[in-house]
Amino acid sequence: MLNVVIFGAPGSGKGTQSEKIAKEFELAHISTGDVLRKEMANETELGKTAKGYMEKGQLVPDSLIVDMLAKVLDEKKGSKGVIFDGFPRTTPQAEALKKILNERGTDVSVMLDLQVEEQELITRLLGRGKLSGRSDDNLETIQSRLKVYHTQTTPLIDYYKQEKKYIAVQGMDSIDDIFNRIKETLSTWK
Ligand code: B4P
Repeated sequence: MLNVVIFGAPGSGKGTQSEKIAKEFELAHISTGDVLRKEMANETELGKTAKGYMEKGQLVPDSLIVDMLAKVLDEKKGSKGVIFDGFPRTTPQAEALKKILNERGTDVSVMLDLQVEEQELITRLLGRGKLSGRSDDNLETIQSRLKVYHTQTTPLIDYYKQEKKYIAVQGMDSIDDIFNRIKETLSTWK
């Protein structure tokens, strides 16, 4: 199985590249952000709880996310592999992912770190906010998401380096150029 963790700051292109990778390599695509936004739209208990965190640019508590992830993963049973988009975002989430995958006889194959300069991240997210009206794509929440990324999420870079699964990807080019580089990297697993 090819299990890819796509990693990067908010606005680095995780969702954009994940869709293309999932199609090219026939992988199931799990975006925890998308799952949470669906829960919010359906006004489930999880959605109502998540809303408060997401609108402040904070992370939803690990225990809720890990349970949600395990459930969604089992719905994708039988796929050739999975692209994890926006998960893990903390060290406990990475440890939980390892355990969940090991229990299912598999593991993370590779972690791709999309590297984009901070000003470009802000420009992209403000641009999306104007088009989509996503409630967390406003300057105040973006700044809080970036702070959370630097404090709670970047320790995962060392975690996956230690696991020997870390690959940095320059994320400042066009969407297609970035994708072509990722495709080349992942084709060694095909
Ligand atoms: P997410 O939905 O994961 O949002 P995100 O980190 O902002 O990234 P996203 O995938 O949307 O954007 P992308 O980089 O693709 O999370 C939202 C919230 O949910 C979090 O803040 C948190 O509260 C909660 N959450 C989610 N997962 C969680 C977890 N595991 N634990 C706890 N809480 C969790 O790109 C954005 C924009 O850039 C797009 O408009 C795109 O068109 C543009 N773009 C992409 N590539 C480009 C390129 N090469 N050039 C120019 N523009 C580009």
